[in-house]
Parts: sequence; C-alpha cells; structure tokens
Amino acid sequence: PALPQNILSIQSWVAYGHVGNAAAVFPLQRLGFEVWAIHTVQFSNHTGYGAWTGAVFPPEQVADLIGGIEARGALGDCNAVLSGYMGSEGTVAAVVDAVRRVRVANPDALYACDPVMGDVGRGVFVRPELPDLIAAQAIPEADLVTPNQFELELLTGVTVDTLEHALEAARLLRERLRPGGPRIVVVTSLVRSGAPEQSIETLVVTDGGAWLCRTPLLPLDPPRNGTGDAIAALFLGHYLRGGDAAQALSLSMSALYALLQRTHVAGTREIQLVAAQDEFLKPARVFESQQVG
Ligand code: PXL
Repeated sequence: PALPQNILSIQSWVAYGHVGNAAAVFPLQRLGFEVWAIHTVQFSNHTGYGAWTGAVFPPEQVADLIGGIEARGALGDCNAVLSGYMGSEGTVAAVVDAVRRVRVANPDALYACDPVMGDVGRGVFVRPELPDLIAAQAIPEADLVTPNQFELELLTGVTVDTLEHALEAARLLRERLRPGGPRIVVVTSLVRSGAPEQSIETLVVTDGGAWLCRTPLLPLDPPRNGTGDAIAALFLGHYLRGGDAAQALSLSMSALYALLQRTHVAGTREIQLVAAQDEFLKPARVFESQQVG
C-alpha cells in the first residue's frame, strides 16, 4: 500500500475546543494524511469566548521547526502546506518562507492558503495591516485559496451579491494565484440573490470550470469558530485524495454539513469534530456539486 501523503499545517493551537490546527489536524488524519503541525500560538481556547490564556509563539519559531524537519531529510516528502489565521506580519512572512523552502525540496508541493481576514457579520477582525500583506505575499504563492464571501470582496474590490459577481470575483482572484499551479478558488459562506431561502453555498472555480454546492443553512448562533478551518482542511484533504475539485467540493461540504448538524443537535459552543468523524471520508448524506461555469 502507498504511504500516506504529508501535509504541513501552520496554524493556531487551542487546548480546549477546536479552531486552527485543533480543527484541521484530526480531520486530515481521519482522511488518511500524516500531518506535520506547527502551532503559531498555544491558547487555552479560541478568542470567540472573549478571554483566554496562553502565548503567541515568536514567528521565527516556524523557520526553526521547518529547519528541524529539513534536517531529518523529510521536507521533500511534504505534499502540501496549509495555513489559516495568521496573527501578525511575522507569521505571514514565516509561512511564505516555509512554502518556499518546501518547494525547493518538492516543487510539486501545493500551498493551500485560507486568507483569514474577516466576515460579513463582523468586518475585518485581523490586524489592519494583514489583508494587504496576505494579498501581496501569500496569494501569489498559493495554489488553493478558500476566502469567504467577505474576504473575496476585500481581496478583489468586487461586491458579491449575485452568482455572476461571485464568479467574476473568483476568476479575478484566480489570476493572482501561483502561475503553473492548479489555481483553485473556493468561496465559502456564499449568500446571494437568486439562491433558495435558508441555504448556504460554496463555489469552486478552477481552470476546468466552476461548481456550486448548496447545503441547508443551520441556525447556529453564534456561528461556530473553527468552521472555516475545518472547511479548508476537508477540502484540501478531499482534493489531494481525488484530484478533482468538483468531487472535493461535494464531499467536503457534505462532511461539513454533517459536522455542523451534529453540533446543532448537541447545542455545543464547540464544533463536534470528534463525534462527527465517521462522516469525514464518506458522508452519509451527499450534496452534489452543480456546474455553473
Ligand atoms: O478559527 C480561526 C481562529 C484561529 N486561531 C484562534 C482563534 C480562531 C477563531 O476564533 O481564536 C486563536
């Protein structure tokens, strides 16, 4: 049997609950990947609670840990790098440097960048200098980006209220991803005119076309922290497993729906990442992707 693929995931860590690496590592492992997790912070819990303890690690630590993996001769075995919320300027630079070092060892390694900046309800929730830095430094190295609707608007300047505008903006963003890579844009939490009530959509745009996957909107209030981190991990994992973006969209959104449904029924503040694990690989209820471009 083939060895598992390896994913370097550079994200936050929380002891209690599930955001960042604590939302990404387990789903990826459950999909059969080896995950090399580098934690940019270690907090007691996610910041959605308004209070937490713990520490932000110095960004230089990322390069130090990459150096250690490199010294094991393993960097060439890295199939993909995944990054999420980046708390500071130094973290953006450290992640981009890590991607470059991985690509020296394995030019085929993918970089999946979740450009975490904000969302429709809350506006920009990262430090004000981060959106421009992510746009200038991380996006041009990325092969796969997973902005939500708000982040897509911020990155492109296009107001996204229809499917046509979402497609236009996603195609503009696609052009800014790494030349020579697969250039995949995944737009999450899409709410637009013309869509059925009480639904939420995810849009994928590739060089081979565009696909939409619609799932029922669950009344989760507040929206659960870590949802976006789980989406990025599930999409990357299913994409690396099958190499087909439309299929990865359907499977990852079906898995995500199962996870959020379980969370809704449980009524917990944290996503039910462990309890929903049987749904990650082969979700019981499959929402199909439909081609829209
Ligand atoms: O989900 C993104 C995220 C990452 N890291 C930390 C967070 C959150 C969201 O709440 O608190 C520390």
